[in-house]
Amino acid sequence: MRLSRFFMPILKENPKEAEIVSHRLMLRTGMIRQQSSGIYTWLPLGKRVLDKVNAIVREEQNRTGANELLMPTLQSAELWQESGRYDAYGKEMLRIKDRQDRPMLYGPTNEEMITDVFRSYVKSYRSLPLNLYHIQLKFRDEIRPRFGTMRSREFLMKDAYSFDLDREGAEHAYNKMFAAYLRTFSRMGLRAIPMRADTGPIGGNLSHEFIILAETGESEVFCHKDFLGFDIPGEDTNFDDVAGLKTIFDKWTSRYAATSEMHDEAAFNEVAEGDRVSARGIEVGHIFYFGTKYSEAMGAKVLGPDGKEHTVHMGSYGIGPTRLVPAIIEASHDDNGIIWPKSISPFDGVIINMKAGDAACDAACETLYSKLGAAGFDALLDDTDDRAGAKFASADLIGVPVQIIVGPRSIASGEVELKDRKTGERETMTVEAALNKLIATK
Ligand code: 5CA
Repeated sequence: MRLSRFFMPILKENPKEAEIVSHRLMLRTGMIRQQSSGIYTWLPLGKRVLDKVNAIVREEQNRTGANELLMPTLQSAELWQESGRYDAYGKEMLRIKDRQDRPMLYGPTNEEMITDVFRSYVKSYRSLPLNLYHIQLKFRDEIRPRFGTMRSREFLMKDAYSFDLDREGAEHAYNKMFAAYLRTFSRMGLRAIPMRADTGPIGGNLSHEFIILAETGESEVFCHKDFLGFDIPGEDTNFDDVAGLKTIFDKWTSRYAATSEMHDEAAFNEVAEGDRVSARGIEVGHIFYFGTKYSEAMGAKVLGPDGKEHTVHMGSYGIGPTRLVPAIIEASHDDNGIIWPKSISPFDGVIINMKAGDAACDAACETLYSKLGAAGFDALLDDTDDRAGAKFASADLIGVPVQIIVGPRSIASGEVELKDRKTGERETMTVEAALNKLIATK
């Protein structure tokens, strides 16, 4: 992508309304624009990052054997009357009427709708286990939307729903998502700690929130220091291995970890003083096992191997991609701007033409840009005629992992400079060597 053609409205000043660093940086770099309270447009730079986050979420869901579908944002109130949540959900639910005066709502979550899909098609235990998920916008009329897309009213959620014949099967389904979540967040450069959590309006009694430690987090959390060093399940994890996944679950729940709602001061005090971590955290995922709460109310049953009807056991599993983007920025930035982990960076690198219009600089930039592109390296080419200083500042601000600096002096001897955004290290090398290195380390 050429910067001269890329819609990236960088703001010169720090926006006053932003209280935390991720919100400030997302507005400054032109990733998002607020349309009304808690409702955002994702501009092209932000959309690129969001797509990368979604791709990792999707890959890890698919690895577990989950099936992606897409349910609508608008739902009929009838389904929610069946489960009894239409009245119970309260003011967070945006209620709408269509032209026939039929009550509708903008979905805050999809347990009812997925149970309806399930009961319409699945009649036998042979179709189980089943996990269906989608990545779709939700609306919750939060009293206090804040921190940009961290807590918004309209937000994206990956919500998965599992269906099993019995509790045992459902626990394995839960453990699959548990392990997949550890992998998902780790691939984005985050260490998320699973903590026993309150189930709120979703219901049930087994639930974990996945929490990133961050000073600007909204919740107070307490855990054992060991969580910072536990191994993440590998790419070779076998999601059908019931005992193997239970071992991962047992390990990651073997130490104290709780959000403030579930905190037990006495139990926490039993942890050796030097091992106690009390911090603030951001909830990036939340998983629930709620048994037959919805399947019972909505008649989701299958014929079992015993020839009898069984009400299926369910769980639901959420991740917030539009919250993950600011959470990653909270965890990875410096005074000059964002520092994207490679896996979700909007571009693989930025080529900075220090003197656009100079024949040698222009030619070297074009060569780099086309050869990188051909090798699958997604570069942003800063071909604008801004001052070099301004280009460096923007490159640091948008935080892509590597800057390829092409200046008249070095290109005269056939060389360019590579700057690592995270470490600040610079290396001068020939164009050829730079190409080889960038392509090899992408
Ligand atoms: N149905 C269940 C799981 S599928 C559910 O709704 N869970 S939840 O309420 O915990 O939300 C799941 C995830 O969505 C949260 O962990 C969080 O990452 C994200 N999320 C929830 N509310 C917001 C919000 N207001 N703004 C941004 N992300 C949110």
